[in-house]
Amino acid sequence: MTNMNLPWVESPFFKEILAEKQLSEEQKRIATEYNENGFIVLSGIIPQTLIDEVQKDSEKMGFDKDFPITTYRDANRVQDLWTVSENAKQLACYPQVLEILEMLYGREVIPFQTLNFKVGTQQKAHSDTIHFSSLPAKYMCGVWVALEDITPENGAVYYYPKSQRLPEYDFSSIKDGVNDSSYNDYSEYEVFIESLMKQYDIEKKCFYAKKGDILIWSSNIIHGGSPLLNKESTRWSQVTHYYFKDCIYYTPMLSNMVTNELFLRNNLVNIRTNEPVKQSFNGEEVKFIKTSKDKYIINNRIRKSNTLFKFVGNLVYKHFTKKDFR
Ligand SMILES: O=C(O)CCC(=O)C(=O)O
Repeated sequence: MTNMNLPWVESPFFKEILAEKQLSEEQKRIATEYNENGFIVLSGIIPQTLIDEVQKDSEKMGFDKDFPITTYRDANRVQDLWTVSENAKQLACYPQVLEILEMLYGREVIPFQTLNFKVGTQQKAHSDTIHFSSLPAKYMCGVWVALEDITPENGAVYYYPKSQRLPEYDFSSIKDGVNDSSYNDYSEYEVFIESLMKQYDIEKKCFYAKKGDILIWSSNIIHGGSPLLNKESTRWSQVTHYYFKDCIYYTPMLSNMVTNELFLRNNLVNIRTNEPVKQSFNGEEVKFIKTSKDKYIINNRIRKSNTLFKFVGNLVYKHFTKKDFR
């Protein structure tokens, strides 16, 4: 069997690995579809009572401006409702879903972010890897849950089956400079992704979910939110983003992917345990050198302790920052 630094469901040797796994017929079906298409739809797993409670909490806590919440929220989305809603947390950590994710990825799953929506996001096509990447690559996925029926009217999530097999694109794929890029480059990235889907003639599918249906998508599948045909419609939904254990977690959008200076996700919290998430490469300790205010390079040749090196790295950074590092 040929091993790669990838989740087994993303491996080119998937069939060989599948043949050696002890899985039920249903697990084999799920894994095979996920490997081929980059997504899987599941129904009838989450109790309707929990779906209704999460919808109510979104309305009463998430979208009520008077309800105190310390995380990000605007008129259409609330980040990390799980911090105040036990129901949102339960949905993010629903045992049968976590079991499927651990089967697909072969590692302990780490739910780390929830987003609750009141209306369709109308988000342009993108891959989650630009926001949430890992080393080894692709140990990340999203689970989107409909909290009401989805129709062509209320802005269905759409996705491009099989697009997860394309390279993981970021700003360095489209910008020609070596300097840091920024969120200002995001719209150019969106235009690029849309042109790419046309260029490859990849079929777009909409997820017309029934309340309670689940869409699991792999880190690199291209997806977004359809336009709202009925501007008054709601589209109650929750998406949870998951990483898997023993990786380095970073955001390409805020990294310099030309120089490999990574914006690390150092403040991840495991929703299931409330514990901070440790960074490692397949479990091996990794040492980082800080190169600017929020970026790091990996350098495991450093012998000194991480803390001392970070301290020295910071001094060096502070000393040179205005002269050499920018
Ligand atoms: O809910 C949607 O319309 C899209 C959500 C999305 O793209 C995401 O969470 O990455």
